[in-house]
Amino acid sequence: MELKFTIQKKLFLSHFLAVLLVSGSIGTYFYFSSVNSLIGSLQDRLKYSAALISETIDAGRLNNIRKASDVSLPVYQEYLQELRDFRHTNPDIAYLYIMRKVGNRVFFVIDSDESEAQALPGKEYMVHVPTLLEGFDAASVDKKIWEDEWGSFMSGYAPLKNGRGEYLIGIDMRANEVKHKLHTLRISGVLSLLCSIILAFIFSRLLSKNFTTPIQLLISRCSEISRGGFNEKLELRTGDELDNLIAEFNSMSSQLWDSQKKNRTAEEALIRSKENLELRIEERTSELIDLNRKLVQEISERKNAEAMLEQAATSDPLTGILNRRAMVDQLKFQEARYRRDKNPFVILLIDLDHFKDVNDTYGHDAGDQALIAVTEHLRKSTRSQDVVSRWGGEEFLILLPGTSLQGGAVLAEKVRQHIEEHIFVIGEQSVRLALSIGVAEYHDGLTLNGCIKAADTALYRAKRLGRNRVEVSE
Ligand code: GH3
Ligand code: MG
Ligand code: MG
Repeated sequence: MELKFTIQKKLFLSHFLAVLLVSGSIGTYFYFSSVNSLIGSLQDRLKYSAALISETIDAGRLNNIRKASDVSLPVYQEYLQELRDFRHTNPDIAYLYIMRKVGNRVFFVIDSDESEAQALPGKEYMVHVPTLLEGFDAASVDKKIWEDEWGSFMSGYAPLKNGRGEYLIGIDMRANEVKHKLHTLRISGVLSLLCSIILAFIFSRLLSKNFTTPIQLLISRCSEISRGGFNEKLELRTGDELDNLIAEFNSMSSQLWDSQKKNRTAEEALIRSKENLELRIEERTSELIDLNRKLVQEISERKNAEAMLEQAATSDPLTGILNRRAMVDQLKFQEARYRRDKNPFVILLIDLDHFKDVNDTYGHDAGDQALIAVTEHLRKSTRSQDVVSRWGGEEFLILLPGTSLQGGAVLAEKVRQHIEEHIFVIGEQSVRLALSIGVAEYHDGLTLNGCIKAADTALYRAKRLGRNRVEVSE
């Protein structure tokens, strides 16, 4: 598993450990040097005292002190007194004693103890103490304080004058005070360690917090920016490089804010221009639709006008039937048809008799009405395939396709009779009309004009022979 630490934790731990290490090692150094100097000064005092007193006692005089009864010997009493005096002058000394080594065994010679527990001469010392054994050859001292039921002690030893290797003097010095000092030292050491832990904790925590607070603020500003809040400055002074970071951050934030404002303005302008464009397109589209409608209307009007022109060009304005020009076209068509499949056709050239008199008697308008009425009669008395036209003035030409000369003559007679028998009512007048007809059939070797001329000749003959009659071209 991966261990994850925040920067604050890392900073805290590193500072805490560093402060603790430094203060701990300084404390440890002072503690141990104090302990060493306390113990060392005690050892020095022991060595010094043992060396001092060893010079005053002559080992050569102790040979006779071997058993408990030898306490009565004057030399025993003399040295016992000397040891006790020395002890009295130095209250730190608890016990003074002289020992003899025989082989590897150690025996009491004189013990300064004034209580009942005093060891008498010849009593063997059963405890194995290495520094004591060294003390028979050279001055030696305990390495550490030892304790028993009477308290804390430290012992020093020195060989007696003239007794090196066989006699020594031992001094047990009270170490209660040193022990007490060591205890105090230990407690103050522990206390100062605790203090330095607490101080290190507080110091590290303040330091890491002081460093990470601006970072936390930067992070929270970053998340505000990501939600779109640009316009707030980070007001914070740390007095170190973070100030530069905050300044750069503020300038970046304000630049972002500016560019966002610009973007918004551009976006709004874009939307506006899009709306304008849409409006203009709409206007243009409706203009185009209008124009299109007008164009369609114009085209249809033009078509009507063209149709009317066509009508006007081919029809007679008074009677509405084909005019002379249109009839010529029809005749040309029939002539072509005849050339192709010999389809016969006949023309009737009609002229109203004495029409001038009608005009003169009833007026020109009445004459027009008469012309219209005659036209109506002509159409009614011909077949659907026959074509009636106004040839000019009071003259009509009727084309009878697929008709022989006889058939044409019969039809012409029928027409003539109808007109003769009909009483035309024009205004309030009843008028009788009559007409003459020349009939001609188209045939090979004849031009169209020739055919028309033939019909005209027949018509002229009909007029000459008394009018109101049909004459057929020879
Ligand atoms: P005829 O029997 O010899 O044909 O005698 P007519 O009077 O019909 O012949 P004429 O050629 O002397 O006269 C033709 C007359 O037809 C003259 C003219 O006033 C009349 N007319 C021709 N066109 C029109 C027209 O469009 N309207 C009217 N009201 N009269 C017309
Ligand atoms: Mg005429
Ligand atoms: Mg006439």
